[in-house]
Amino acid sequence: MSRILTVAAAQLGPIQKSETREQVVARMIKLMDQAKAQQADLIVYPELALTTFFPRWYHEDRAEADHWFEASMPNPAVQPLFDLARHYKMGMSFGYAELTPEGQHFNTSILVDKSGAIIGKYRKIHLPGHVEFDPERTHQHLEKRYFEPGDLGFPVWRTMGGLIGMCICNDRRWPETYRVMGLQGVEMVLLGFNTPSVNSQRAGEGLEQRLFHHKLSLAAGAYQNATWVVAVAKAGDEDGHHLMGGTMIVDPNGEIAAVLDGEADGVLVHPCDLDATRFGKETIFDFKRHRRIEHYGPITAQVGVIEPS
Ligand code: CDV
Repeated sequence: MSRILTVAAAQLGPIQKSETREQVVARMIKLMDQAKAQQADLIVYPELALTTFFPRWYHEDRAEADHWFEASMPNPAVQPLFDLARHYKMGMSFGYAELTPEGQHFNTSILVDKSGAIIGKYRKIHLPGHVEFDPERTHQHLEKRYFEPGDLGFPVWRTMGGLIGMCICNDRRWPETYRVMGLQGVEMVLLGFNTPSVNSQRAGEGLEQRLFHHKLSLAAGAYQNATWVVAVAKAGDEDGHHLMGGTMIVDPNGEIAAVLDGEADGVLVHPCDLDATRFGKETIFDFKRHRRIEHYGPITAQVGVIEPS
C-alpha cells in the first residue's frame, strides 16, 4: 500500500527589513506556481515567512516591534496567497508573528487545507534567545522578549489523507516535540526555521556545525517517531545577518530523502509515502508495546538538571 502526499518545501531567500508583506507574498506566489507545476499537494514555507527575522533587532519599547505582527489571518496582504492555494487545491503552511485580540504575541504557524480553510494553528513553545539586550553576543536573538511561549501544545491534525503536525525552528532540537506528536500517530511534521549560521555566544560554532546539529535533530526526530519531517529554511543574508539554508525532507527512517541546495527562493518537491511510517510505528517504535512510562516521570516533573547528591 502507498499513500502519497506530494509536499513542496518552499525555501525563502533573505527578506530585508525594507521589504513589504506584499513583496514577500509575491515571491511566495511564484514558489506556489512552481510547486503546482510539480503536482504538489501541500506547500510549506518557513518560520516568520512574511518578514525579516526581526527578533535580531532590539527595541527598548517592545511595542515598537508590533508592526512585524499580524493582527488577523488571513489579512489583505496574504489574501492572494490563500486565493491561489484554494484555486490550486493545494494545502499550505507558513509561519508569522501573531498578535491576538487580547494583545498576546506568539511565533505561530498555520495549516491550511485544500479548500483554503485554516484548520490548524501551532504557537512556538521552545523560544530561544534572551529578553534583554546582551552586549556579549555577536548578534541579538530576542525571541524571549517579543513572544510568549506557545499555549496550544503540539497538536496533530487528520487532513490531506494523513496525520500532520507542526513545530517551529528551535522546537526541532527537542525530542519532546516529536514524541508528543508521535504519541498522536503523526506521519508528517512540518517545520520552518530561521537559523543564524553562527552561534551568537560561540564564534567557533559556524555553518558546518550548525548544519550538522540541524540534520542530527531532524533525523533523530523522524526515526524515533517513524514520521516524515519537512524542514524549510529562510536563508541568506538579511541586512548583514546570515541565515543558513538546509531545506530538506527526511523520511521515517531518518534518512534525507531530498535536499535543496543554495540560499535563494526555491521549491523542493518530494512524493512522501505516508504508509512508509507504518513499519517503524508497528515494530521498534510501537509505543504501546515498548514504552515504559513508569520511568519517564522526570521528563514532565522537572525542568532543569537535578544531580545526585
Ligand atoms: N529561530 C530559531 O529558533 N533559531 C534558533 C537559533 C537561535 C539556535 C534555532 O534553533 O535554529
